[in-house]
Amino acid sequence: MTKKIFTMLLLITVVSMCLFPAVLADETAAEEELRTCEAVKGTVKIDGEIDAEWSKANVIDTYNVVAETSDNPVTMKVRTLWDENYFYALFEVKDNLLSLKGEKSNQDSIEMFYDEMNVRGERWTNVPMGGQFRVNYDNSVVQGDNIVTATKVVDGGYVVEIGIPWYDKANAKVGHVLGVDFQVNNDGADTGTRTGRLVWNDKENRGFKYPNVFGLCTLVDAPATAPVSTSAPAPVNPKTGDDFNSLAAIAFALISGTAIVFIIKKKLVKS
Ligand SMILES: [Ca+2]
Ligand SMILES: [Ca+2]
Repeated sequence: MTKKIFTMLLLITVVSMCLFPAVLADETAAEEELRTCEAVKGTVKIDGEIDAEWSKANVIDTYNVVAETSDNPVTMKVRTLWDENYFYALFEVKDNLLSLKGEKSNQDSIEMFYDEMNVRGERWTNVPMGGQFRVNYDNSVVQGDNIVTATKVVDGGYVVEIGIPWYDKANAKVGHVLGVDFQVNNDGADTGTRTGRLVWNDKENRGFKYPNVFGLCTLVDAPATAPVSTSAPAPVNPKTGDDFNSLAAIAFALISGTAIVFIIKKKLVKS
């Protein structure tokens, strides 16, 4: 009898130790997953104006704040489209203090990291079709001779529109996957120093060296549903404010606990 109770307690301890770290590990793994996007097919004019066609593109507004030391942080919203000639990106940047004082890399600007064949790897030399493109808010293309760009300063920030011609037009097809990352550089104090960076997938400013830190973008014909934001929050219970993911985890724990107690009782009665 005592031996059986001890065995059951040991079982509960082992199950608990297995379950809860598993939940935590899943959350950690999810954070490390590559971010993905779907580029909808569509054609726009590269002129700095936000064409109506952009409204059918998915919105990327999730990113890592790699560094920001100023009191004037920025935000970015990116959309992508593609057609038989270009892979397009539209950056909408909120930046209240625009500056071109610094070196090119320190100016208020956007960057795109582009690996058309999603070769990835640990060196740019392994990427035959792609590059690191940088455009400041005044439409000076710092890097990327082959790209088409337009910018426009708007209230509270600026817009950058980019068209990257296909290195190989055979890649302009539904289902093709590219390695990409999107970045905004901020001089937040107008001193010529880059005070902050926002990056979609990379977390440590490694994109200029390592193509394997990019996210993934898949070409699709049209959105399956309405365009989505990548940062859509988890559904919230309107009564308690708890998100349903948390509630599901609690429910799972309660059900597991109840089942264990039931088994113990049954065993004790039998013994
Ligand atoms: Ca346009
Ligand atoms: Ca700025």
